[in-house]
This record gives sequence, C-alpha cells and structure tokens, in this order.
Amino acid sequence: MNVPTENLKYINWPNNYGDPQWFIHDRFGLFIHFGLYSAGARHEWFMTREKIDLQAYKKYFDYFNPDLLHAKQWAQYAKKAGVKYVVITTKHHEGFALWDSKLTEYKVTNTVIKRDLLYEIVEAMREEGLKIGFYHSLIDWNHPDFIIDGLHPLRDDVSKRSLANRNMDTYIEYLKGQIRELLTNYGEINYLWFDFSYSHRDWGWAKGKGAVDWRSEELEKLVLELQPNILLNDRLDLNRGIMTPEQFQPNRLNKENNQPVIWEACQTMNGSWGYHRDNLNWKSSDTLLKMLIDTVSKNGNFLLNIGPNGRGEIDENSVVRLEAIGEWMRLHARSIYGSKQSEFEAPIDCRYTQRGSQLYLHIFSWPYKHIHVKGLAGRVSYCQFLHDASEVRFAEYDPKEVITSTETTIDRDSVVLNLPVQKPNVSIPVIELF
Ligand code: H79
Repeated sequence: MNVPTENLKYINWPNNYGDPQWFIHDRFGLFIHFGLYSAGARHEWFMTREKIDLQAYKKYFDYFNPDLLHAKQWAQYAKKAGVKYVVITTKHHEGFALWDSKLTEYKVTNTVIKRDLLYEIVEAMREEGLKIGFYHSLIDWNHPDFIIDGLHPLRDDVSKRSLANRNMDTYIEYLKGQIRELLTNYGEINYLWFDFSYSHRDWGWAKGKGAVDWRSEELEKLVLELQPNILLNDRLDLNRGIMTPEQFQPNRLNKENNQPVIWEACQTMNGSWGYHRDNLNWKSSDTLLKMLIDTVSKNGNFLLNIGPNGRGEIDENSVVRLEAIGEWMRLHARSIYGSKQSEFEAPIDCRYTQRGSQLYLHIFSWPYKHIHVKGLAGRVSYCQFLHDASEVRFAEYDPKEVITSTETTIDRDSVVLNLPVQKPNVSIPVIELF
C-alpha cells in the first residue's frame, strides 16, 4: 500500500539503556504473579489490605507447597498463547524471594518445595525461545528496615512507625544485593520491571516513597553495569524507561508535542494479579484480544497477567483465555508482531495496525456488508481476510469521478470494502490491505 513508513524516535528512551527494538517488535508478553499470596488466593495485596503482621502471615510460608508447578508446562502455555516474552515476579511486596537468595531466609528454598522455582521457570521459558523479564518489588513488607508508610501492613501500629527503629539504607543495600544476585546468576535478563514509586502520597506521619528513597540513580547504574542490554520500566521515578500503565487502556500514549513513547499496557484477566479464587470479574477472551489490538494500534505493548494457584497450576479460567488468544494469534500474528500505529484514522469500531506498508483493519463489531475506509482511495492494490487469505473485493471512489445519485452518500476519497453478511468464524476478523 502507498502509506508512509518512517521510523520512530522515542522520547522516553535514554541512550545508555538497551536496544528496545526486540520489545517494540514483539508487542505481546505474559506477566506471571506467583508468591505466598497465591495461597491466600484473595488478591496479592491482602497482607496490607487486611493489616496482617509477619507472624500471622507466616502460615503462607509454612504451608507453601506448589507441588504441581511444572515450569515447562507454563512455558508451553505461554508459547501457545503467542507471547514473545515473560515477566515473572521474583519478589512481590510481601518480600518473599522466589529464588535461592543468599541474603534472606524468607525464600522458596526454605519452604516445603525446597527448589529454586525462579531458576526452573527461567530455563523453561528460554527453552521455548521466550525473552525473560524480572518483576521486582521496591516495596518490601517483610524487611525489618523498610520504613513503614501508608501502604504498609503495620501502618496503624503507631509504636512500630518510629523511624528510629528502621534504617532505610540497610534495606537499600539488601535490595541492591538481591538485584545483583538476580542479574548475575540467571543468565541474560532482557527486561527489569520495578514496582513502584508513590512519592506523591503523603500520610502526614510519612511520605510516599520515590527516587530519593529507592536511591534510584544508584539502582539504575547497578542494573546497567550487570546487564548492559537490559530494558527498564519507568517505576524508579526517574521519568524514563518503558511507561507501564496498569489496568488502564490509555486513549493514546504520546507525550508532549505528540512524540511517541515506548509503553506497555499491563492488564489482568480478572482485576487481580495474584490468584483470586472467588473472583467474578473475568474479562472475555474477545475483550482481552481487543485490548491487545487496541494497544498495538497505539504503538504499545500488551502485558497480560496470569496468577497461577497455590499448587502452581494455571487455573482453567486463565487457560481457556490463553488458548483462545493463542488460536487468534496463530492466524493473525502478522498484524501484531512488528506492527505499529498507523497514521490513518480507523473506521468506527475498528483498529488499524501497520506493518511496513501493509495496513491491518481489525473489525471489533461486524457491520452489514460494507466498511467505508476513508482516505485510502488510490492507495490500495489488494485486500484479503488475514485468517484464510480470501480476497475482499472493494470499490474506489475517485474524487474526480462524476458521482451518481445512488453514490452521493459515499465519501469521495474512500475505499468501500465488500464484506460477507455473516461474520467469518474468528473472534476479531482482520482485513489485510496491500
Ligand atoms: O504487581 C501488581 C500490583 O500488585 C502492583 N503492580 C502490579 C503490576 C500494584 N498494584 N497497585 N499498585 C501497584 C498501585 C497501588 C494502588 C493502591 Fe491500593 C491503591 C494502593 C492502595 C490504594 C489497590 C487498592 C491496592 C490496595 C488497595
């Protein structure tokens, strides 16, 4: 097709970060939240929501036994779903290490399962050719030196809030030590996903934490020393790195002056990141697919989350969705991988992605017989459905032509696609325009 295909410059990408081309190309990743909270099975924040102290939370450590966790199976599900990278929680806010850290006893190798599960997961994902991202929480509700703030489980215990009892520097040394372990002992790590800064919050007796508290500049330097090709997200509060809106689909994510940014929509299947047994908020596979497409149509990546259960299995609700998305991806890969935003404005209820000079029209709601595609007259040479390569015939209306009375409601610069009355048997049909 005759469309512009210039390369983009991203304003949130510093020169000393790794080359983001693989990330921008791959577009679709799998987030995995797995920790002690998976056994609590009521959202990964329940420790702080319910103000549970360490002693009471210890039962989740004592009884943690994911005996059905087969990393190879996780990797196969991921691969079949069509993701190209995986971001796995190494440590969430609860502070539990999913690897054999030498810096704490609060780790997976001290539980009943005894194995370094992170190692198994990383190996299995790599075997499937997937890139590796580590999620790591800056927040730590287990560490005795982490200064209590308004998001901490002990926030109401006034006697414990005293700053004198806690030394944040000691915590940061620990945090750095764990990052050093993770970025030294597990081979090449492609993406580090820190979580998170909240310096704008003020609880009167304590400010939220940001770049100064995390000593973010030092952390960033350490990460780049250990893994020069790594990508970083934006949650160190340094105003750079991959932007990571969570559970929110932005209208567009271009910064000032309409300049493009690298960004990633992080979404759950049901509103919870950790396994949530009694959850009734499951999004349909179609909705999740639309969110993926919508994201790519805005130059973003889509990071879709699963929360395996306390035995280490991916529950049926998640499996059904991964499989449905995978089947669509099998047929529509080339409208996602290597695709980006198009300059053209898509027809109503549709999204465009563009790959080189091919345009992909994703049809979210099936119209009757025709779609009017504005601005494309004279540019299109061939059209087909992507899933079965069947031709889609079209009519063009040249602005110079004399328009007859029956055609007066047609925009003169449009291409009009002739569609079957019945929607083809795929969840989101895509038309490829050459
Ligand atoms: O790991 C996942 C989440 O646990 C973590 N980031 C993703 C990837 C995260 N969740 N929320 N946040 C970060 C931002 C904090 C939101 C809060 Fe709240 C609103 C904290 C207190 C009010 C949500 C509602 C969590 C607790 C209550």
